[in-house]
Amino acid sequence: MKTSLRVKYLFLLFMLLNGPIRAQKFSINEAWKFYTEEAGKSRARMVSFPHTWNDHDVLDDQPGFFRGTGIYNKNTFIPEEYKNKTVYLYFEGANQVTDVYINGRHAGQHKGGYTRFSFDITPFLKVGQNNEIQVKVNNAHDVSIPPLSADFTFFGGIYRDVYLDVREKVHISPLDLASSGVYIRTPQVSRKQAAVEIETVLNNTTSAAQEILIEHRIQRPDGSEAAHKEIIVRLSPKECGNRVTATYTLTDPQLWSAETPLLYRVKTTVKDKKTGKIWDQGSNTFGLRWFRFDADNGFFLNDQPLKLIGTNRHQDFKEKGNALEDAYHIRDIRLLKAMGGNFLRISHYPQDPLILEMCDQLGILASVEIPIVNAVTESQAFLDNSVFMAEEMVRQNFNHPSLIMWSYMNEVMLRPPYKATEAAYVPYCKEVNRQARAIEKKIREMDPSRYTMVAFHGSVKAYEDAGLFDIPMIIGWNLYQGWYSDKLENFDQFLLNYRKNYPAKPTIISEYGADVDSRIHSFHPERFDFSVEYGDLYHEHYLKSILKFDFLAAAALWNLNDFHSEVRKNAVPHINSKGITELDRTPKNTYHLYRARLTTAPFVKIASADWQNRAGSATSAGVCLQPVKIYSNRSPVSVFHNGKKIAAVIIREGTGEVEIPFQNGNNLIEARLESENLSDVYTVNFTLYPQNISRDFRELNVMLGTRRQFEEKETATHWIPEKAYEPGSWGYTGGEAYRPKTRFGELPAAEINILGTPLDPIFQTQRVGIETFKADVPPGKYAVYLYWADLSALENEEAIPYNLGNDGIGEQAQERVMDVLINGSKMLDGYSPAKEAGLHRAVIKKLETDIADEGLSIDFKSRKGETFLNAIKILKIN
Ligand code: GCB
Ligand code: CA
Repeated sequence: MKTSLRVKYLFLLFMLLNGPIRAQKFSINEAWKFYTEEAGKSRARMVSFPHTWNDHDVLDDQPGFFRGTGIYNKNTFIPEEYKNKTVYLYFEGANQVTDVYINGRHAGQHKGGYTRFSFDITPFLKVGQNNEIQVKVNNAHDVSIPPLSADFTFFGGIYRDVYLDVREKVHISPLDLASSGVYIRTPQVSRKQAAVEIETVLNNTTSAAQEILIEHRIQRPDGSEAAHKEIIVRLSPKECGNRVTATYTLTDPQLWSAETPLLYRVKTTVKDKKTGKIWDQGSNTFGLRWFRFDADNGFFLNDQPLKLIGTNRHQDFKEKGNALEDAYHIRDIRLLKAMGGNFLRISHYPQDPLILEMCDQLGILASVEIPIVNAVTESQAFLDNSVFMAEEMVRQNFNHPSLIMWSYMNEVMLRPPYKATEAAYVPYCKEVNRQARAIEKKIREMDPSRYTMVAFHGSVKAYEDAGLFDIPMIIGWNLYQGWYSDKLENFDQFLLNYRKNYPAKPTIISEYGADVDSRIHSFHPERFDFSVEYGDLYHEHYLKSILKFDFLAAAALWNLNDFHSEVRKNAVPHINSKGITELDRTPKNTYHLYRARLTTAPFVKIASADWQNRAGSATSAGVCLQPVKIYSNRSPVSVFHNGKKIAAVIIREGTGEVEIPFQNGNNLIEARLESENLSDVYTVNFTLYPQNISRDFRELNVMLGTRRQFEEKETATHWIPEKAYEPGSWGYTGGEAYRPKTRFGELPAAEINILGTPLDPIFQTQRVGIETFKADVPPGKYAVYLYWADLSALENEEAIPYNLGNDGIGEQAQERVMDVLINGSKMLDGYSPAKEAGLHRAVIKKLETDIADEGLSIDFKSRKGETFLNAIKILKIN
């Protein structure tokens, strides 16, 4: 056979087996030339989608990040065969204003960083040639596009997949706000039967009238056919957006639920009526279920009560910004499922399409929202863009059985542009109210089958001012008592007070959480110390209360994962650490706590298993007793230390605790569920400080003005908190711990981004007025490292928007100059850390000294202002 004949033969065979390919949708993520408008063409480099240009500059010491225009260029060959096709360019998301040019001609613009969009680019294409695609994306602040400000980073770029979508001239519309073009409603479902309505949006891009057949085949979860129908439709020449609805009644429906998330499938085929030629095909899944929210008794799915417990989620990851491949999105929802979660608040914006697909598959109930956060702009343009986003959100996510709530405003009274005492406050409240009503109305018109929800921060008054209690069907509370404000118990009190005034309103907890830096530990945990142990206390309290209050239909903790927030200045600057997993999704203690409370398959886990370097002072028995927590859904748990059983730990509400007599060096701890033959192990390298410093002293690392401990993981160094000096041992004399003041009391550490170091927590506390630091070390040659950062507030420092009123009360910077003496001889003369490095910048002074029998005594003498010291490392060199 000649080659051409063979090709033809193979082609025919292919057609026979597979039928012709009518719709081709394929990604075009690779090989784009990218540059920012600012840097210019000469700086172009090759990138692939998902891509963001802010993955690094949101983490540096420079405030702010690039917000402007990024330009992407690609040449694509468009084959001759596309001559008779319609070609769409489809984006899953780009932040935030996108302009598309094909061969130099403008093909479309989209506003909004979190919804999908698609453009018909057919008129601009040249078949049989290379075509230039240029996409300009701009992430500059725009007062008419939400979000205006928020506690997350507005990464710029084309950060989701991009596709070419090639169709025959008659097809299911991808232009109905980039939805699938097929809407499935289930207006009535019972255990006996289900009414199903399928609406299809059709485009005829030919200049002829078309008579077509639409065929829907409904398949049961096992793939067998449940129903099948054909409808005839007449499309006029060039008629696009024609909507046709077909109705079905299915008997003995197989219900979708959290435990058995069964999905039906509709296969839709569009055919020419006369010839039977297939124009287009599509497939969509749906579920049969019904649900309701009750103000007293919470949520019901298929008439069964179901307490919804889960998380919020942000869409970014370590070193990737928001540019995540599909596998990352999928993994997050699996993490939530493995923890026993059955609820996801997709906050604060619509996310990758796979998120809701995963919720459908895994049986996780969900809510999704548009990104109106912190405040609104009082303009029609802002409202129009918001309503448009709401429409996109509803159309694009319409068919998901997991989705039960639409949401559209988060804490809009947190940072209103006016104080309540200003004249402009009342009109602002009215405008918020007007905008909420308009969006609410739009959503309810488009989808009367789901609930609406708006999330409030913990001020009843602010939302009464704006009249928002009457508008959404569900109130979501974002509550942080015991984090931003003082006491954990105020969470319960707040809810009881609210219930008294609004007994008829279905209610959920849309957020609660506490920041945890897993390098920080404390045996005296307190709010804002960022310790693992405070995070534990916080979630233990909240979870217990949430399970107790029947009127709470759902609770979504904040947050499944740590996420980027460029303006933050916490223990890990630029990151919000309220995740129960890290930025790279390593679980924190709290993740295990939920797993122990929410799952039934045998589970045991030793808490803080990543705390591999610990330290502490010995008791007279020559060991150091420290508590270790165990999480399990069984009780008791046998605990072994270096092979010896030391306890049978009783587990209550998922947790138990055991005192471990740590020895110097390696400690192996095992927690075992004897009956299940299941165990977890934890190895610790423990530095035991004897009661009196001994001859084999090597190293001491102490943080001042704090009770926190800090694990410097990269160097396996453990920092312990200060203590007062006692003869034979070590410690400070004089001074007091620096405790910054806020409206809600004092904080245990400064909320300052320490410049020039990733070890911020070591520098965020200090002892002010310190006189001496002494250590009765043996003779030898020593290096003494003095750690300083002047924590005085900068003048006119702006209040941080996320801080919920917990802002610091500015203290004036004062000049601080001191002399530092080692064993009486002056080492630093008139030294000022701020003069050398500026405020808030880390300085480490290394001083070498020989010590005979006298031990080490470091004196700090004020020349001006107060003396201070943040941390000290004493190292015996030889
Ligand atoms: C909130 C906001 C959320 C913040 C969170 C926090 O209330 O809704 O966007 O990230 O608090 O951590 O402060
Ligand atoms: Ca994707």
